[in-house]
Amino acid sequence: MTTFKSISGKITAGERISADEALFLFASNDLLAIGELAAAANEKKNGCNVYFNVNRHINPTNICVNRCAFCAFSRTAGEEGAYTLAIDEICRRAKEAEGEGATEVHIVGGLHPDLTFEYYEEALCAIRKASPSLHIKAFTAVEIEYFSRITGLTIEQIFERLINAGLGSMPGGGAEILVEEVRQKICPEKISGERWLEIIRLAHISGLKSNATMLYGHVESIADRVNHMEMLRNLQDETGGFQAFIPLAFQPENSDLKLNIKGTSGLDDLKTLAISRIFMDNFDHIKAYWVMLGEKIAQVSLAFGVNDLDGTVVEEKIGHDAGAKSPQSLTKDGIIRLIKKADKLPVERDTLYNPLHAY
Ligand code: V47
Ligand code: SF4
Repeated sequence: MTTFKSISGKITAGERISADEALFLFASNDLLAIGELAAAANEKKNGCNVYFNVNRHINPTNICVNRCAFCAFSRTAGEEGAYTLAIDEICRRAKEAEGEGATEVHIVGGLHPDLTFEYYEEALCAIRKASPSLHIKAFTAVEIEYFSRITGLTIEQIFERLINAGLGSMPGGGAEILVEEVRQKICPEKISGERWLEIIRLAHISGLKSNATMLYGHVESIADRVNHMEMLRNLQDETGGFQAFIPLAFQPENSDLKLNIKGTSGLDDLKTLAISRIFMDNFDHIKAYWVMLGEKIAQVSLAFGVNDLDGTVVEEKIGHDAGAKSPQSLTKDGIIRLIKKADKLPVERDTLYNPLHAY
């Protein structure tokens, strides 16, 4: 029979918990007991280190042919608020970030009906030329599939071209919930969960590291969350190419899913982060994305198995268009303070988790 004690025994012995055991944890509201297990699992991997980086998000366009029901960021071409950045402007923002101490640019955007693949390739080349010290983390599996569709090139060829242009790694977006019935409800136009996994597998084979996200707190069930995490855990067993797992708390404003969805509770946020730490035993890093969680829950999560607070971000659109109440940006000092006040050691890292400086 599953008990907290039996799960604790597994964590101490370095054994993996099953999907049923994860469901057992989700069914409990003993947040402190779950948190204690997650903190123990995290301590084994990361001690008291909490990572962050200095980065800037750049979203080249919000024009998107998919129009997922949960997405308040996307627009149709010609709609009010639709925009596309010129390559010079993307480069200017990257250069500005570099000048302010950033080590990474995080670039994702909509699936634009007319922009060519060369626009993206040129944007990466231009950033690499103007700001050679920046690591370019860009494009979700959804965008990679789209590039392949509009060019007729294979996924492998797309990766080769992008790596040549300066791509350093991939973020974890577009995963949502990988279970097909859920995707049909929230993003029917998007690539299937199976295809998302296949493209990430190919990314890892091409030598790119990536993250993995989970958009939770909408129409999915707890079993869907566990299923999603199990698919990622299986792929990680195979490739070892994932760096961080990032549960993204759904922000319900301005999206078509708004009607009867209120947004996540603090209890659900902490439980989800903690259980992901326990269940995803082959992921080194669990990231609390403060943009969606708010700074306070993100800080408290450091006692619930989380060891990464993402970065300074600078200009965030995806969560804020959907009503996120967090600031647009955190300063490096602000992040360091959050971590220190939680009695942890702030460690600035680069995108690939090489430590740069402990504070
Ligand atoms: O894929 C869209 C999500 C993702 C909403 O890899 C929403 O380091 C909440 O993936 N409420 C993009 N979430 C952001 C993302 C990300 C962010 C930070 C770090 C990393 C990383 C990746 O945002 C999308 C989608 O799952 N999203 N709309 C919304 N209303
Ligand atoms: Fe487009 Fe991505 Fe928004 Fe879906 S989540 S509508 S693919 S920008």
